[in-house]
Amino acid sequence: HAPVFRKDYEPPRFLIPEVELDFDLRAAKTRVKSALTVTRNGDHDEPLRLAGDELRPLSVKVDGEDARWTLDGDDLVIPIEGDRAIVETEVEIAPDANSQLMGLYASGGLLCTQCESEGFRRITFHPDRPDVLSRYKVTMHADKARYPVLLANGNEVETGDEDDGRHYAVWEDPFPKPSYLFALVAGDLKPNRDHFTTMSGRKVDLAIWVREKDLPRTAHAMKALKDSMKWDEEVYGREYDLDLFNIVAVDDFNFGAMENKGLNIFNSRYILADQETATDNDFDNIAGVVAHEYFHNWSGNRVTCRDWFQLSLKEGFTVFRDQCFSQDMGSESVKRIEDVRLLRAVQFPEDNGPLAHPVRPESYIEISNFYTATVYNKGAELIRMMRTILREEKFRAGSDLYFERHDGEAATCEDFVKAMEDASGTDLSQFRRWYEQAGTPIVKANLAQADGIATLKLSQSIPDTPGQSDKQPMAIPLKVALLSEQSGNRIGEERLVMLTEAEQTETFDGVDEPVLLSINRGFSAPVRLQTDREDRELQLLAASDDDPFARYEASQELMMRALTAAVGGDPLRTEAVVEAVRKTLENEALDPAFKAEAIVVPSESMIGEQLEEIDPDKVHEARIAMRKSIADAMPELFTDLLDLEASGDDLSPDAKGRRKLRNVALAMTATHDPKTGAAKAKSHYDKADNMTDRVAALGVLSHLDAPEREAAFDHFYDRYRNDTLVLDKWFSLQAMSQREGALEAVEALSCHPDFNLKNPNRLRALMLGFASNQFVFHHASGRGYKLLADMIIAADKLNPQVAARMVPPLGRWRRFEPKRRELMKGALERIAAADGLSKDVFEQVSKSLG
Ligand code: B3K
Ligand code: ZN
Repeated sequence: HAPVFRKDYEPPRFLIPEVELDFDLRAAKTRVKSALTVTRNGDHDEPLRLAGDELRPLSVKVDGEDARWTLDGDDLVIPIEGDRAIVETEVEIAPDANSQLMGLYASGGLLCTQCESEGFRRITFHPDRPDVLSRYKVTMHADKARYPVLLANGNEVETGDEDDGRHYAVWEDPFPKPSYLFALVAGDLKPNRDHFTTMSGRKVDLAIWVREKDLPRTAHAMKALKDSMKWDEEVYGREYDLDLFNIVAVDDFNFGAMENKGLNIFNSRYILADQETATDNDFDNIAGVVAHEYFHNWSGNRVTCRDWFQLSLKEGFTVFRDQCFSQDMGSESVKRIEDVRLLRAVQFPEDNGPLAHPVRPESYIEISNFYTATVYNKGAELIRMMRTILREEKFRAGSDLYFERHDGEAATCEDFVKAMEDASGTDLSQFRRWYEQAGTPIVKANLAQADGIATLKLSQSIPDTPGQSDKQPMAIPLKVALLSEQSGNRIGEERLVMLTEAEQTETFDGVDEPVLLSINRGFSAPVRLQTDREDRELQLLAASDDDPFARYEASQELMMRALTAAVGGDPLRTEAVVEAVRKTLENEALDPAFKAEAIVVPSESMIGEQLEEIDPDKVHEARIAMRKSIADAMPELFTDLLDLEASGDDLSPDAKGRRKLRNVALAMTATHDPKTGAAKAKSHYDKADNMTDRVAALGVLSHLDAPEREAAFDHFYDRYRNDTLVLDKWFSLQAMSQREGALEAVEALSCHPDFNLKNPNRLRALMLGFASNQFVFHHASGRGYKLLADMIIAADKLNPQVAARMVPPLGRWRRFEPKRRELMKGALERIAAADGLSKDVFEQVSKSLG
């Protein structure tokens, strides 16, 4: 399993301006004929080399004549005379037997494709690299009864009937695209149709294709699609370019969705929703993913990536775009809080562990392992920082220039930064280090006051990461403000401080009263901030900072400090925390969603991240104690919140916020008094007119040893056992339970008749839910590790990509107390020793151990 290096990039030896494909589609055996127009690129006499994966050529022709060919490993090597040729190949593939869900595969009676990153080579021989762009013409033949709908990229140009109850369709995509954006779908699907008129007045037909019974659940996704189309016109000036935009939902999918040109294919969990079956969170995620895939039409498809090391070029930028879209559609500050929480929960640990890599990686063994929170979410933070540094107007000029310069090209991260630089006249040379250096910078900030001057001392350091040490200072944009200690009001304007040196000072004049430091406002830079602010100061900031994020942050830091101190053996300090929570809840100016975020006690894994050495039992104990002291200090306040009104069909940000706060209150009520809590949660469940409340009630019950728990879970199972997406929730809620016996329950669920290793959603619902449940997964017996390792080994035989994504929780082994460390390491070693390990799992496991 040899690594590929970024520095070894070379332009393709042949270009392929045209691709013609002909599919004789059958679930068991599909015949694929391809005709590639190939042109020699540059002055060389090398043969044509086409990638394949589990393919055998049935015939190979060059300009109509049988060709001499050889197989070099998986590559098909064909000598080409002259500079241009038509190369025809024929292969047979078996969609039904494709458990990797890469290439052409079957899902619930449909045939569909997934090609990014390197799935196209599982369909036909092709260079299969993103810098080879072609125009595609695709013909599909299939049984008409079984596969009445035939879709591919671009526009349908011809259809007709054939013998034996078969029919065909021809699709053409006028836009040159890399092979990873190829897609086709065949199946018995029904459309939810709508249309959108673009800013230049073109009418675009929109369709979301699902099984007939799911049609009523597609309205939300359709609305999100239209909102995204409009938003991209307004905010980025980007108009959709085809006359048709199709989305298909499938049940078996390796990740969220895929931005194939004109034919997005989605994991059904990111399309289907109604109030009965989807939570507010699901609704938000659907809108976010629909927008994300739509935005890729420009940031990804019109301008694509030169090579896979540039993945963040499209993913970081597109995540940033979808985050901003969601901020504009809902609550800006709450969305920012959620995004930062995700970054800290997933990306910070990655940056701080054995799989740390730069936003633009230098090497990989298997590219599928690099669809990470670093490439996506930290990548998005990089774009956000550029916007902060350049300010909105120049950032927009930079993005216009980027799209104009590189439209139709395969570009690099450097091209993006260069466009930003050229359009704004800002030097971003030092900023580029964010793409090169892995690891989360640590920023120390201390404020001193004397003689009317406040002096802010800043310093930065970047921890060593695998293969990288002695790092250079980064260019870190920090939004800073000073607040009057007395009134809590801001003094002067917010300032953007560029921290570019290892150590730096910044002064504020005319400060003649005691002030508080508000820093990294809006989370302007993805750093770990350390300040010497006292609890008292944090408490004041939590009550009055005018930046909502900074305010949230102050209350979280207050909790985090007390928690880590308690884990270290100090008595748990709760007074300041309890007062901050009370003030937040009593503040009428704050909206419910914000309150709910600000008062939530950091998760056990977040607390663990702050510790030198994690003892999950101690973390659990401290967190429970903190929740209890908050719950016990103001039980009436929480009980009152249970009466917040929010009708289930109201999906406004406000109603969602009220549900969120009400459900946090429900959990606190149960913490205060488990017995009444169980009864209240059960009645909340019974009365619920929407899935958000049902899931929240089950979440509360899941931790309780009460008869109500079993009753509600059984009821839920009986009611939704035939609804895959909802049943996933049943699995993951139990996987996240912290009650006594939760581990045994998860073990049993792994043998449940509805558990299905082949369905990525089901596998993730159980195992990733479980692995994030620090207290239970890290049970001192090591049984949690054993279960996960067994599952990784078993899943790897079917679907390496999905198996590899379960490795990182074990990869954190060095962070744990010695006993668990050994057990976790042992589990990794056992995986490493398994027969026939895929390169996906091999890379994650060997790096985790290394
Ligand atoms: N681009 C796809 C992800 C493909 C993952 C391949 N292993 C979805 C997205 O980010 O929009
Ligand atoms: Zn994406």
